[in-house]
Amino acid sequence: MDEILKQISVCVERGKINKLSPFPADMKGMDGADELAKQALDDSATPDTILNACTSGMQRIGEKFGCGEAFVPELLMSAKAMNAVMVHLKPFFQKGSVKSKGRFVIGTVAGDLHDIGKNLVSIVVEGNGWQVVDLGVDVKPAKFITAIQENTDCIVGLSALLTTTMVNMANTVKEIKAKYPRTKIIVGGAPLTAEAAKGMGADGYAPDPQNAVVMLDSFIG
Ligand code: B1M
Repeated sequence: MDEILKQISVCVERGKINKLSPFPADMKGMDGADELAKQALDDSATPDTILNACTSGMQRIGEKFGCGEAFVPELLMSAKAMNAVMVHLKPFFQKGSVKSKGRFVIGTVAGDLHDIGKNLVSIVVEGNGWQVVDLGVDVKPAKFITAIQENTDCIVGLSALLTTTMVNMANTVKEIKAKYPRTKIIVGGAPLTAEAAKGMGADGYAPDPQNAVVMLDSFIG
């Protein structure tokens, strides 16, 4: 089992999507993230361990990118490989209570195109009984405000992966709070901290999807 998980991690790191994918050249003809994820689940690996294998692969490609050993096209292939795994994991994370606890409007803030983390949060939150309205990526404050008007009493989630877009996140919080001071806002994403969240006036910071659920539940409990 450990071997398959290791291979999934390598596929995400190297951007090997599936067997038919010709990239990377030295892995041509080999099983990719798609086949290996299915195989791991068939062999009774838990969705959590498969997800951890993916994030460790993402971590490594991110580090390579950070020191100039990998470039944007490689990051994109890694994202595609991880998405191929998520297709298999989604049904497991979606199992949850049927009755909706409320609506959660989520989006990646303006200027930011990273959506893997946001999508994970959406899946887990939905699986825990919330109705999720996903606004996508590069979401301007006005779009969040329209969504709040359309989804009365919703809680809002903002995701950001770039230090530069944390400024846009702060502006989004400010604009939402100016118009809807009672709307609760949760923020998250790799560059965020509880301190930064507090500084921008958000109601909470969640480092991961599970904590987002705990926080959402606390707002209604
Ligand atoms: Co970009 N990128 N990227 N990238 N990318 C990072 C974030 C970076 C850290 C890489 C590095 O330098 N080591 C770096 C940011 C540095 C910084 O600002 N501190 C970076 C950069 C610089 C860039 C570009 C500027 C590169 C360029 O063009 N020169 C560019 C920006 C584009 C833009 O957004 N405008 C760019 C582009 C891209 C791709 C499009 C190629 C691709 C994204 C594809 C996609 O998302 N569909 C990409 C990728 C894949 C990455 C890395 C490698 C992986 C991100 C990821 O998906 N992680 C990343 C390096 C890294 O993270 N190691 C990197 C896996 C995911 C599950 O984790 O998103 O952190 P994460 O989500 C977590 C938590 O953060 C949390 O829960 C999730 C699950 O645990 N969470 C929340 C997230 N949102 C939440 C919301 C919540 C609660 C929790 O409540 C609302």
